[in-house]
Amino acid sequence: MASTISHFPAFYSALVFLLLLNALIPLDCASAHQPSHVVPPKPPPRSASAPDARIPLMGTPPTPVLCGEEAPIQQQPASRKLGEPFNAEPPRSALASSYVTPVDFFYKRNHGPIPVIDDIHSYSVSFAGLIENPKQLFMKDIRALPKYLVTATLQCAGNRRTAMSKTRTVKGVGWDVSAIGNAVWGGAKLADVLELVGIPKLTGATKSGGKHVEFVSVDKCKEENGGPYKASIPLIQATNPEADVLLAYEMNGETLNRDHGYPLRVVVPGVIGARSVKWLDSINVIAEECQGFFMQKDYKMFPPSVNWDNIDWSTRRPQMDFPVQCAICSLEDVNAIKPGKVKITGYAASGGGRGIERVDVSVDGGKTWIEASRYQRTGIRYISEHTSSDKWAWVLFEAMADVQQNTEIVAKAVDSAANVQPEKVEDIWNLRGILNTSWHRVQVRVGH
Ligand code: MTE
Ligand code: MO
Repeated sequence: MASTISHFPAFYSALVFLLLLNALIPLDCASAHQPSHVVPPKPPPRSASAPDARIPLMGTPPTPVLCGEEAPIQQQPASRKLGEPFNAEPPRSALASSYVTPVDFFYKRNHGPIPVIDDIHSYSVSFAGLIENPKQLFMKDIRALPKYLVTATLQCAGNRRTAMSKTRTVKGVGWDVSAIGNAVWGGAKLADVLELVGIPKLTGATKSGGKHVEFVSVDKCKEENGGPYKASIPLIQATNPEADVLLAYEMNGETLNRDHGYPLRVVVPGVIGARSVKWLDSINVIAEECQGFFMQKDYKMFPPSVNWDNIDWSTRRPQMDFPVQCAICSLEDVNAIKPGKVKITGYAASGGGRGIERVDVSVDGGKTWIEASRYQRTGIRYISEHTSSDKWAWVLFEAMADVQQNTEIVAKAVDSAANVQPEKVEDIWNLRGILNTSWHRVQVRVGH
């Protein structure tokens, strides 16, 4: 037996890796089996009116090639499936090849089976809680409001978790660097919807003491004892039109699909994905933040000293904004490359509407740095919708560097508040493996 194993080291380590992946997901719902949603890759729908010009950002150093040439997506391998319930992320190379992430390549994160809502005429969202007049809105009411397009990056708090698990094991889905995507979300602004149910813009508290807005889904999660997924945001954010919180029914100019929340989902730009509730069922105005599992017993950031024996969930606040993040997408660990010029591309994003000020790249493990060029594609519209700024959207970056020997290639981003990514993953290790925003490192082998 031992000799058989030694003959198949690659096969064996792959098996161990898969077993580890499974062991890493005890906090996820063991749901009814879902049919595979990993559809064969197809080219994304392209909008006739979407401008394709690359807009270089300020401070961009002159580099001969701009990044993000939209590679032929159909040549990319399909999204990797990460177990049940249905979770998937695209290969990193596919991710950074397109400024707007095609729906098929947008990561999918579900805590229960994906619900089917097919009677769109009877589908409604109820508004209740600490408001004067509880109300029910149908899709036609929501579609009658001004439609906005918001280009926003959604990122799972668990993005890059696998790399954190190398320090010490953490619990959660074993994501690589692709539990993130940048989409053009279309829908009504939550601030307009709330005004329609009687809550004026920029309201901090209702007369009856409501200070938070809770989103309740129709799905069923083990962590909620079979109840729905839910989350909340402060009322002041929900009623602020500038916060661009959407009730979205479109993604990249097409009707939202089931995986991403059909018929209606919340999109909270700049905030970890967990607050963007899919398959919306009701919205409650409440006095305290939502007491659901995913607000109170998950998605909180703990220091490295906290373990499963001494954890006190009440000592931390639910994570909202995500911190500054970046990842190299053009290279995988131990990629063998030829000596000479190497192109390093990837994404960078920050939460809370903070833009990316700079991306630094190193080809000597972090001793010396060069600045990468960055771009965004601004003002995307499909027909005649209202568009907003790209402050919620990622930037793609690119740097060219000379690499002559085996080395570690590193990237780190700086956001508009001058926040920098932490150098070492060890310093931000936490038992749930969230917010791994440490410098992104890729080991490359150089051969002739
Ligand atoms: N909404 C519901 N109803 N159920 C869920 O399991 N997962 C959340 C959020 N909204 C979830 C949900 C998490 S953790 C993330 S990261 C995002 O949805 C993922 O959205 P996506 O699958 O559209 O990428
Ligand atoms: Mo997530």
